[in-house]
Amino acid sequence: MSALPPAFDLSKEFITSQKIGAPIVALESAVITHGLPRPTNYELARDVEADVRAQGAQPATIALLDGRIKVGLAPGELERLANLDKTRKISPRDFGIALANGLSGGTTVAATLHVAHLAGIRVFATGGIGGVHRGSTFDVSADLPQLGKSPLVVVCAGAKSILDLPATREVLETQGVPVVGYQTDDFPAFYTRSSGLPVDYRVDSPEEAAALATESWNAGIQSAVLLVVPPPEETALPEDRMEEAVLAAIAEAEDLDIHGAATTPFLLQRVSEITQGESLTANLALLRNNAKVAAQVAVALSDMKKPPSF
Ligand code: PSU
Ligand code: MN
Repeated sequence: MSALPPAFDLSKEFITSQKIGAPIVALESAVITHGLPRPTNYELARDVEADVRAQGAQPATIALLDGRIKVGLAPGELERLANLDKTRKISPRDFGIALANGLSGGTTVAATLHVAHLAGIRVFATGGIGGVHRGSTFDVSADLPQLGKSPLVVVCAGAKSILDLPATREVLETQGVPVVGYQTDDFPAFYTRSSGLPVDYRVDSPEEAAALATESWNAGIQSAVLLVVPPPEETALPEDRMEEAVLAAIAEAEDLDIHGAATTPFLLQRVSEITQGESLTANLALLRNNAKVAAQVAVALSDMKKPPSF
C-alpha cells in the first residue's frame, strides 16, 4: 500500500490484522459523539466492536482524537471519545479545521469512508446514511458524493425517513452506487423495514454480497456498494408512527431555524424524544445487526481465494 497521509495513526491491532490479511470492518464514530445519549453511546460502541469480533473479524473504529486521525481505537480511547464534552461532527470539510486546532470528534459516514479507503479497508458498517433533506434540495449530505468515490461495501439500514428518500435514491444512482438489498427487495428506512422504494438488486448471503462487490472492483468501479439490511423485526417501528414523529421534528427544526450540519443531529434527537425512546431501541438493535452482517461479508471476502466469475 502507498504511504498514508501523515495525520493517520493506526492502532496496533489494526496493523497486525492488516499484515495477516484478517477481515476488517470500519466503524463510524459520529454515532458515538452525536447520535446517541450517554452512557448508551459507549456501551453501544463497545457492543458493536464485540459483535464484529464474534464473527471472526477485526473492528476498526475511526475517529479524531487530539487532532490525529485514528484508525482503530484502544478501549480507553473509545471510552474517552464517548465522554468528551466538546466534540466536533467531522465531515470531510472539517478535517483540516479539526487538525489545525487539535480537536477531537466523531467521523460521519463520509469522513469515515475517506479514512477507511485510504487505510485499505473494504467493508464499513453504520446505522443509516445521510441523504437529501426534505424541502431543501441543496442540503445533500456529503455522504452521497463520498459514497460515489469510495470502493467499499457499506452496510446500513438504508436512510431515515427524516430525508427525502426518493431524491436520495436518485443521487445514489447519479453517484454510481448500486443499492443492494440484503435478504430484501425494499429499500429500508432505518426504523422501518420498507420505504416503498425498490432496491437495484438483491442478495441473500454474505458470500453473494462479497462476490458482487468483487465484481464491481474487477470492473474498476470506484464507488461503494450499498448493502441495505432491514432493521430487526422485533424492534422496527410502524411507518405511520415514524412519519408522524418525523413531520413534527421537521416543523420544529424550521421554527428554530436549524440548518446545515446541525440538522441531522437535531432531527435524530427529536424523533427519539417524540417516540419516547422506542426509536432508540430500534437504533441500537440495527446498529448491532449491521455490524454483524458487515463482519460476515468481510469474512466472506477474505475467504475468497480468487475473484468469482459470473
Ligand atoms: N443518519 C442517521 N444516523 C446518524 C447519521 C445519519 O440515521 O447518526 C449521521 C452519520 O454520521 C451521517 C451523518 O454520516 O449523520 C450525516 O450528516 P449530514 O446530514 O449533516 O451529512
Ligand atoms: Mn447537510
